Amino acid sequence: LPTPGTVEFKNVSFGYPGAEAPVLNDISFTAKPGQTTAIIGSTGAGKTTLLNLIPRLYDATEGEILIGGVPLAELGRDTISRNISAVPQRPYLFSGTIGSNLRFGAQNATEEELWEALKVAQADGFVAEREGQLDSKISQGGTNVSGGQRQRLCIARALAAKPSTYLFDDSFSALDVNTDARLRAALAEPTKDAAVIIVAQRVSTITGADQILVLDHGEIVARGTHEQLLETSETYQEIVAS
Ligand code: DUT
Ligand code: MG
Repeated sequence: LPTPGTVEFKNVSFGYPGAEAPVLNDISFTAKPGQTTAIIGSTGAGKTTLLNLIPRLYDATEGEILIGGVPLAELGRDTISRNISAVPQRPYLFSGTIGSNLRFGAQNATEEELWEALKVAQADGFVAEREGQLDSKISQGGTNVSGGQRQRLCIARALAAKPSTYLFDDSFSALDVNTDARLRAALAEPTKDAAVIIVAQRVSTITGADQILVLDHGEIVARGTHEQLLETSETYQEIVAS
């Protein structure tokens, strides 16, 4: 049996209800614990749709998705949300405090654990500077923090939950290149036993990934490491050059 955290897609296809053409076509891959699986591809390729199938925002039309060897349908919503932290493309904060936002999915986290998560997410600095710090107020939608700060708080929230699978949808694009690099270096330790799936726009975010899937019009057109894809995939070369 695969280790918990393993995410396996077996010939998965998906179309939005009412739409004629499927958005994902015959997707198969395995994201293993301790490894980073990156998904790259042009806008509209289906990257977000693919990630959203994992916590069952939608169900695959064909094929099967398994976590730790168990089909999603058999896992139950609670188990799924306990094991998966997803940072959506448009991360969302709730009205409350920074602390209450971080504890969403990690009710019992200590303040120390929250600060650890903030530190990894490169968010400890600006939280420390806010009046009230963890008790500082967040307005509905997080409109009183910047987009980049919101993104890092949502990454910290994902970390505080200590899941076995992480899904990052374009979570590093609002960060400058240096913060992006520092954050990903800091992620290595807390995510070392987890399966990490990263959707990225910037190639520099994923050059170190164990496996890169190149998605084009809903299909995986190439896969491999950065070096392998530079040799084998024209689509990847075009992404690198763009
Ligand atoms: N789509 C819908 N309904 C939805 C969401 C998306 O029909 O609720 C379509 C739009 C697009 C395709 O599915 O043709 C894939 O969208 P997705 O958001 O998965 O693409 P992406 O790869 O995440 O694009 P981006 O890089 O812009 O985030
Ligand atoms: Mg997307």
